[in-house]
Amino acid sequence: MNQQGITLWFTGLSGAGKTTIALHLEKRLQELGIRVKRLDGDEVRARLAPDLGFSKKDRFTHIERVSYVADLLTRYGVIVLASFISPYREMRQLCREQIESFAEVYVHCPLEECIQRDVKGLYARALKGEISNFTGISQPYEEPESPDLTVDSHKETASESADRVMNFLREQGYI
Ligand code: GGZ
Repeated sequence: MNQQGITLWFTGLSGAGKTTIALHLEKRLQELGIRVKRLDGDEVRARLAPDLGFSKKDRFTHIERVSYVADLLTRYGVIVLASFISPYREMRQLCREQIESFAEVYVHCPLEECIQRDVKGLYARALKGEISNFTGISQPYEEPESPDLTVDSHKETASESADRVMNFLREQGYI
Protein backbone atom coordinates (compact mmCIF):
# COMPACT_ATOMS: atom_id res chain seq x y z
CA MET A 1 0.00 0.00 0.00
CA ASN A 2 1.31 3.44 -0.91
CA GLN A 3 0.75 5.17 2.38
CA GLN A 4 1.61 8.79 3.09
CA GLY A 5 3.21 9.43 6.46
CA ILE A 6 2.47 12.13 8.96
CA THR A 7 3.48 12.88 12.54
CA LEU A 8 0.58 13.70 14.81
CA TRP A 9 2.23 15.60 17.62
CA PHE A 10 0.19 15.38 20.83
CA THR A 11 1.09 18.14 23.25
CA GLY A 12 -0.45 18.81 26.65
CA LEU A 13 0.14 18.66 30.38
CA SER A 14 1.24 15.51 32.19
CA GLY A 15 -1.94 13.52 32.83
CA ALA A 16 -3.95 15.28 30.12
CA GLY A 17 -4.50 11.97 28.31
CA LYS A 18 -2.05 12.11 25.40
CA THR A 19 -0.90 8.51 25.74
CA THR A 20 -4.40 7.11 26.25
CA ILE A 21 -5.67 8.78 23.08
CA ALA A 22 -2.60 7.63 21.14
CA LEU A 23 -3.22 4.03 22.30
CA HIS A 24 -6.79 4.15 20.98
CA LEU A 25 -5.54 5.52 17.67
CA GLU A 26 -2.75 2.97 17.39
CA LYS A 27 -5.28 0.15 17.71
CA ARG A 28 -7.69 1.65 15.19
CA LEU A 29 -5.00 2.36 12.61
CA GLN A 30 -3.53 -1.12 13.01
CA GLU A 31 -6.98 -2.60 12.44
CA LEU A 32 -7.08 -0.72 9.13
CA GLY A 33 -3.70 -2.22 8.21
CA ILE A 34 -1.95 1.13 8.40
CA ARG A 35 1.69 1.40 9.46
CA VAL A 36 1.72 3.29 12.75
CA LYS A 37 4.35 3.95 15.42
CA ARG A 38 3.72 5.43 18.82
CA LEU A 39 6.46 7.50 20.43
CA ASP A 40 5.84 8.33 24.05
CA GLY A 41 7.60 10.59 26.59
CA ASP A 42 8.45 8.06 29.27
CA GLU A 43 9.44 5.19 26.96
CA VAL A 44 11.43 7.25 24.49
CA ARG A 45 13.24 9.12 27.24
CA ALA A 46 14.50 5.83 28.66
CA ARG A 47 15.96 4.81 25.28
CA LEU A 48 16.94 8.06 23.56
CA ALA A 49 17.54 10.46 26.40
CA PRO A 50 18.66 8.67 29.59
CA ASP A 51 21.19 11.47 29.98
CA LEU A 52 18.55 14.20 29.99
CA GLY A 53 16.36 15.69 32.70
CA PHE A 54 13.62 18.31 32.64
CA SER A 55 15.45 21.63 32.49
CA LYS A 56 14.39 23.80 29.56
CA LYS A 57 17.68 23.02 27.79
CA ASP A 58 17.36 19.25 28.30
CA ARG A 59 13.77 19.24 27.09
CA PHE A 60 14.82 21.03 23.90
CA THR A 61 17.60 18.47 23.29
CA HIS A 62 15.21 15.58 23.96
CA ILE A 63 12.54 16.93 21.62
CA GLU A 64 15.15 17.62 18.93
CA ARG A 65 16.17 13.93 19.02
CA VAL A 66 12.56 12.81 18.94
CA SER A 67 11.71 15.01 15.99
CA TYR A 68 14.65 13.55 14.04
CA VAL A 69 13.26 10.04 14.56
CA ALA A 70 9.68 11.15 13.85
CA ASP A 71 10.80 12.74 10.58
CA LEU A 72 12.58 9.57 9.45
CA LEU A 73 9.50 7.44 10.14
CA THR A 74 7.20 9.99 8.50
CA ARG A 75 9.32 9.99 5.33
CA TYR A 76 8.96 6.20 5.21
CA GLY A 77 5.19 6.45 5.16
CA VAL A 78 4.45 5.78 8.81
CA ILE A 79 1.75 7.54 10.81
CA VAL A 80 3.66 8.61 13.91
CA LEU A 81 1.77 9.25 17.14
CA ALA A 82 4.16 11.38 19.18
CA SER A 83 3.02 12.15 22.75
CA PHE A 84 5.26 14.60 24.54
CA ILE A 85 4.45 17.44 26.89
CA SER A 86 6.72 19.62 24.70
CA PRO A 87 5.77 22.68 26.71
CA TYR A 88 7.39 25.44 24.68
CA ARG A 89 5.88 26.93 21.51
CA GLU A 90 9.30 27.44 20.00
CA MET A 91 10.12 23.76 20.48
CA ARG A 92 6.93 22.64 18.72
CA GLN A 93 7.61 25.11 15.90
CA LEU A 94 11.04 23.52 15.44
CA CYS A 95 9.35 20.12 15.14
CA ARG A 96 6.95 21.51 12.54
CA GLU A 97 9.92 22.77 10.56
CA GLN A 98 11.95 19.57 10.91
CA ILE A 99 9.27 16.96 10.24
CA GLU A 100 8.22 16.52 6.63
CA SER A 101 4.52 16.25 7.40
CA PHE A 102 3.33 17.41 10.80
CA ALA A 103 0.11 18.23 12.64
CA GLU A 104 -0.09 19.59 16.17
CA VAL A 105 -2.85 18.10 18.29
CA TYR A 106 -3.48 19.94 21.54
CA VAL A 107 -4.77 17.59 24.23
CA HIS A 108 -6.43 20.20 26.37
CA CYS A 109 -7.18 19.56 30.03
CA PRO A 110 -7.18 22.29 32.71
CA LEU A 111 -4.29 22.11 35.16
CA GLU A 112 -6.73 21.82 38.11
CA GLU A 113 -8.22 18.69 36.54
CA CYS A 114 -4.76 17.15 35.94
CA ILE A 115 -3.84 17.89 39.56
CA GLN A 116 -7.06 16.22 40.68
CA ARG A 117 -6.51 13.15 38.49
CA ASP A 118 -2.84 12.86 39.44
CA VAL A 119 -2.69 9.25 38.23
CA LYS A 120 1.01 8.86 39.05
CA GLY A 121 1.08 11.10 42.13
CA LEU A 122 3.60 13.38 40.41
CA TYR A 123 1.62 16.60 40.92
CA ALA A 124 1.38 16.00 44.66
CA ARG A 125 5.14 15.50 44.80
CA ALA A 126 5.79 18.53 42.62
CA LEU A 127 3.51 20.69 44.80
CA LYS A 128 5.47 19.55 47.86
CA GLY A 129 8.65 20.60 46.07
CA GLU A 130 9.93 17.02 45.77
CA ILE A 131 10.11 17.23 41.94
CA SER A 132 11.67 20.31 40.39
CA ASN A 133 10.96 21.79 36.97
CA PHE A 134 7.52 20.22 36.89
CA THR A 135 5.35 21.41 34.00
CA GLY A 136 2.43 23.54 35.18
CA ILE A 137 3.80 23.79 38.72
CA SER A 138 7.37 25.03 38.59
CA GLN A 139 7.82 25.34 34.83
CA PRO A 140 5.48 26.82 32.23
CA TYR A 141 3.25 25.13 29.71
CA GLU A 142 2.74 27.38 26.71
CA GLU A 143 -0.62 26.56 25.16
CA PRO A 144 -0.67 26.15 21.37
CA GLU A 145 -1.96 29.29 19.66
CA SER A 146 -3.08 27.66 16.44
CA PRO A 147 -3.01 23.86 16.75
CA ASP A 148 -4.19 21.83 13.77
CA LEU A 149 -6.65 20.12 16.10
CA THR A 150 -7.70 20.45 19.75
CA VAL A 151 -9.26 17.66 21.76
CA ASP A 152 -10.76 18.36 25.18
CA SER A 153 -9.97 15.40 27.37
CA HIS A 154 -12.02 16.80 30.26
CA LYS A 155 -15.14 17.06 28.10
CA GLU A 156 -14.94 13.91 25.97
CA THR A 157 -13.73 10.34 26.40
CA ALA A 158 -10.42 9.18 24.95
CA SER A 159 -12.38 7.14 22.42
CA GLU A 160 -14.32 10.25 21.31
CA SER A 161 -11.08 12.22 21.01
CA ALA A 162 -9.65 9.37 18.91
CA ASP A 163 -12.76 9.59 16.65
CA ARG A 164 -12.02 13.24 16.03
CA VAL A 165 -8.39 12.54 15.20
CA MET A 166 -9.44 9.75 12.83
CA ASN A 167 -11.81 12.23 11.10
CA PHE A 168 -8.95 14.68 10.80
CA LEU A 169 -6.74 12.02 9.16
CA ARG A 170 -9.56 11.15 6.76
CA GLU A 171 -10.24 14.78 5.86
CA GLN A 172 -6.54 15.33 5.21
CA GLY A 173 -6.35 12.21 3.03
CA TYR A 174 -3.93 10.19 5.18
CA ILE A 175 -6.32 7.28 5.63
C1 GGZ B 1 6.98 17.04 33.56
C2 GGZ B 1 7.71 14.96 34.24
C3 GGZ B 1 8.66 15.57 35.05
C4 GGZ B 1 8.74 16.97 35.07
C5 GGZ B 1 8.88 13.40 35.26
N1 GGZ B 1 7.88 17.68 34.30
O1 GGZ B 1 2.68 12.07 32.70
P1 GGZ B 1 3.88 11.23 32.62
O2 GGZ B 1 4.91 11.62 33.76
O3 GGZ B 1 3.78 9.79 32.49
O4 GGZ B 1 4.73 11.81 31.48
C6 GGZ B 1 5.55 12.86 31.89
C7 GGZ B 1 6.90 12.60 31.35
C8 GGZ B 1 7.30 13.85 30.55
O5 GGZ B 1 8.17 13.52 29.54
P2 GGZ B 1 8.11 14.25 28.14
O6 GGZ B 1 9.21 13.67 27.34
O7 GGZ B 1 6.75 14.17 27.56
O8 GGZ B 1 8.40 15.79 28.51
S1 GGZ B 1 8.95 16.93 27.55
O9 GGZ B 1 8.27 16.80 26.26
O10 GGZ B 1 8.59 18.19 28.21
O11 GGZ B 1 10.41 16.78 27.46
C9 GGZ B 1 5.69 12.75 33.43
C10 GGZ B 1 7.16 12.53 33.70
O12 GGZ B 1 7.80 12.40 32.42
N2 GGZ B 1 7.85 13.62 34.38
N3 GGZ B 1 9.39 14.58 35.67
N4 GGZ B 1 9.63 17.62 35.82
N5 GGZ B 1 6.85 15.69 33.50
